Amino acid sequence: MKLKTFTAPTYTEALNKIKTELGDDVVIVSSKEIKRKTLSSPGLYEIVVAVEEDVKKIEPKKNDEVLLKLSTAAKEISSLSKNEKKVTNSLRPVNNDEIMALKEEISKIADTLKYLQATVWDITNKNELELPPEFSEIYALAKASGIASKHLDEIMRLTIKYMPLKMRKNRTAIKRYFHTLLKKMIPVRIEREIKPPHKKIMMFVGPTGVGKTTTIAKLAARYAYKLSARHKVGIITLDTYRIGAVEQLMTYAKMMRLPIETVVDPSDFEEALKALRHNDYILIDTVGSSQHDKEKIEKLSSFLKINTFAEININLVLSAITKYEDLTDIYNNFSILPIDTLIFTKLDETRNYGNIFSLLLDTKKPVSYYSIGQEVPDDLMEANAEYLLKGILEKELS
Ligand SMILES: Nc1nc2c(ncn2[C@@H]2O[C@H](COP(=O)(O)OP(=O)(O)OP(=O)(O)O)[C@@H](O)[C@H]2O)c(=O)[nH]1
Ligand SMILES: [Mg+2]
Repeated sequence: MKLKTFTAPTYTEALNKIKTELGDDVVIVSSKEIKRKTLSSPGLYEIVVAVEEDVKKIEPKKNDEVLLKLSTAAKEISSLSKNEKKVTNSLRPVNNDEIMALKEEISKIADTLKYLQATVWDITNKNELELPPEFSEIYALAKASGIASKHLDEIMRLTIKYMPLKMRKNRTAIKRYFHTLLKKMIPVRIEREIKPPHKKIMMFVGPTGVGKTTTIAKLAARYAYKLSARHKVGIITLDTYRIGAVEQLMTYAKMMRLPIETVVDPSDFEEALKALRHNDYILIDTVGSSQHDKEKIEKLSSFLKINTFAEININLVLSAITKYEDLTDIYNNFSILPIDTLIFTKLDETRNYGNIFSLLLDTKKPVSYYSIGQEVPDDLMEANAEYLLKGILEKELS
């Protein structure tokens, strides 16, 4: 250890001298003002520092400095090139399996997004169902189609439980699975042509304005002129209540040259049936009744107490644009009549058939025909499950 003394006119100047010569690694031993500054002469300040004897401040030579900087740069470049290597590695050619896996991943993300989109409006739904993302698209589509939540949740629960894991990985397989499952759940009444001497008496009941009379006109034309054999068709109307109702059906009957009877009370009804007994099909129109008008529905049931030569087959006509809760209400109130089959009309006025599916599931009653427009006789088709499924699983979410 060696002591070194530095002097300068001020304390700061003395300190600067030390820093320039020895750097920062010094220990100040003492500092004092030797001579006070006056107007005519500068002052003198002294600082004594202790310096390690063997430590010499080695100033790097100019060339060393350059080398040092170069090596740092080289290190930096080398670490950068290592990273670059990593990047180029990840850009190696990918094979088909990897592309498929990526596609699947993307499709899962899209499904999840669709589900989230669909559940935004369903935010109030308190159901506890934990839905795997691969089912989210189907769930959202079916939900939007008007399927009752209780049915959809149950279908999802069963699917989660029983669907093979392998199948879940494939979006098309999932769709096919639901298609098959729902199809099995739709009861359809296949049309069977009457062969003489058998006869079929069909009564059409339902709420006001759903299309009972129009459907009867279409069916009369179908049975009389459109099936493989031409059948004898007679028409009875019990709808003498509404102004113009009889004329409406009379006009169709005249155009098709089919016999028609008008009935006011049950005894007339028995007579009318007798008068038309030579026909293969007898189609009976009724007055439309609100489901809450119990009196009108009960009056209809009084017509069924008469003796007939064939069973009266009751067809409940419902509109596809009625929501599930109302369809249920209508069905329950009309079910004081022995409902045999359901007919749905106005399928052209909506693309959401989940409500129909749910009613069929609840009631287990088969559906026989769809009315798909106002045109008589063309806008009528035999019911089939596929047609309904289009309005449940196959739309794109908007
Ligand atoms: N878009 C559409 N309209 C239909 C369909 N079926 C019937 N309609 C129309 O619905 C309206 C009522 O049809 P109607 O056959 O008179 O209905 P209704 O059930 O007999 O009515 P009420 O006797 O008053 O109870 C008419 O304008 C029909 O043209 C259908 O499938 N699609
Ligand atoms: Mg009518």
